[in-house]
Amino acid sequence: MEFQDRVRSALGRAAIRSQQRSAGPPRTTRAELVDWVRAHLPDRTMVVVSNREPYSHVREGKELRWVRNAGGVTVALDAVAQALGGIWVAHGNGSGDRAAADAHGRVACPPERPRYTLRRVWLTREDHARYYSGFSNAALWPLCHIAYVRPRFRLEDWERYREVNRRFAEATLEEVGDKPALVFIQDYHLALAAASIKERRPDLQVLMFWHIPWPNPEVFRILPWRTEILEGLLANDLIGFHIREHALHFLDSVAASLEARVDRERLAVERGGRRSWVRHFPIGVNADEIAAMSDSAETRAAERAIRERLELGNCRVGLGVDRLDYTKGIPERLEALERLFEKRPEWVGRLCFIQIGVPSRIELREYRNVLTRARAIAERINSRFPRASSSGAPTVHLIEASLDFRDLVPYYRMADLCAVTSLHDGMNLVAKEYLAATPDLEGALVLSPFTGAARELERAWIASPYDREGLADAYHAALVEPPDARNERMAALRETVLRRNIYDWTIEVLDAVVGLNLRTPAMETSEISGD
Ligand code: GDG
Repeated sequence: MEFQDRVRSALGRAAIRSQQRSAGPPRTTRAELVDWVRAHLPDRTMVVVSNREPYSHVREGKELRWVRNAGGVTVALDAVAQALGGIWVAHGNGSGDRAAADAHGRVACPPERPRYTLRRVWLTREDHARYYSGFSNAALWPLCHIAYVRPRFRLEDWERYREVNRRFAEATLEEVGDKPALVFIQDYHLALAAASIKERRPDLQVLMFWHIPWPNPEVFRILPWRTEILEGLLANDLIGFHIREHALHFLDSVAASLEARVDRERLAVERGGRRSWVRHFPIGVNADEIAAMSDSAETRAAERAIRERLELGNCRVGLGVDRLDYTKGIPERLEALERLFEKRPEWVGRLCFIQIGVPSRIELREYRNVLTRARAIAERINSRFPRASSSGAPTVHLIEASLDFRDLVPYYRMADLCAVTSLHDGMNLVAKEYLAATPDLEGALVLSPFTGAARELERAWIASPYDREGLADAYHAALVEPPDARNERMAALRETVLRRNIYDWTIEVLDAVVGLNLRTPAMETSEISGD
């Protein structure tokens, strides 16, 4: 086979695979993902690099207890790391992390059945304040989300971000040694890690997934260190986003800020004899596991207990589940609920709303403000629109807590309506988890058009969080839709979520990298056919 044909077929594989997936129900299971990585990546050490660790240790008196991070991405990559016996490099922030690790910060994971090495990177309080709260969450996060919170650019934060990124890269290089490896970096906290890794080991395959939106170039160009961030990202062989629009914004930002050959057609950048591919891979959730959890007797019992505890009676139930983050549109969602009660008083006493708000980044003022606003609006609704006939139980329940995922599922299951009203969101997993957790199809999803999820979940009730009237009307329309139409709509949405789960996503991303194996820097862009 001609060289170009081999390249073409390698790059086309991911596309064919994704076409096959969207054509029918077969979807990947965790076991199939494990088989796939064993078959396709047998000769490489797999290294995951992320800010958050897959397992952390906490001190309880004199005892050390370990806790698993149950997020979908972590669960899938943990399965890959276990199958290949790889390495995971992450910030060790548990109260018992140092005690559980060896002198190099290594700890065998999963703790109950070791299969791979977690290498913990230690950060000081100052590192965390500048690298994490400062540059990652007060500069990059608002810059990329365009939620009208002004990004804060401080030289000290930037310098520390650079340094911490270097430390993550050092730890990765130490663990890899001189072996061949595939390094998979997660998210905006680590935009510069690939550059330091490639500087010393240009032969390693390095890819990064950017979980949040990428803004348009006009917005991105306000970042004083934009060229450094872009150069850092272009050290990756592959950069993944959730949706095509973010991938194109990234390419436009490169074109606007760097001397580089940008191919918008094939989604690639060539610079200094190197090529980086840019692709979009919409993330999924572990849908089958969530569905099974939702269908269990425990979940039904928990649902009954919640109904009783919150005195929901015969009320229809609206639900929001989010980190308390200004990008999630929580005050906007509640204000639209208030408007619904004003416009359609027939809902007063017949509709309750539960908002689960996970405290998040409270060291930043904007995050404390979201909480204050959400509390104030909830209180106002409760005093303006009390549930007349009941024992004084509130209309809006604001639950400020991080629940165990198992304890979250009964809320998903019982909700007649789930409101996902982000001002901007890379994907939004809550929308997909809600659909997976609604096997009886009794529910409705109201979804912001500014989420990545809205691209796939077109049949949701799409309503803008900036349009209070429209959002209030969407709540009403969703709640009064006749049962047959509602169930048919939910069935279609749910199928979309079940069909492309987190294991499919993992294979799609890794498969694209396997294909890139055939790439050489000397090749002309025009000879390549991407997907
Ligand atoms: C970033 C991007 C992208 C919520 N409350 C609890 C809890 N959660 C879990 C949900 C869900 C996750 O948190 C939230 O995921 P989202 O996707 O909605 O939002 P971000 O945290 O901002 O995630 C986003 C995502 O990365 C993945 O790429 O979709 O756009 O911003 O999984 O279930 N989990 C538990 N208790 C809670 O109380 N255990």
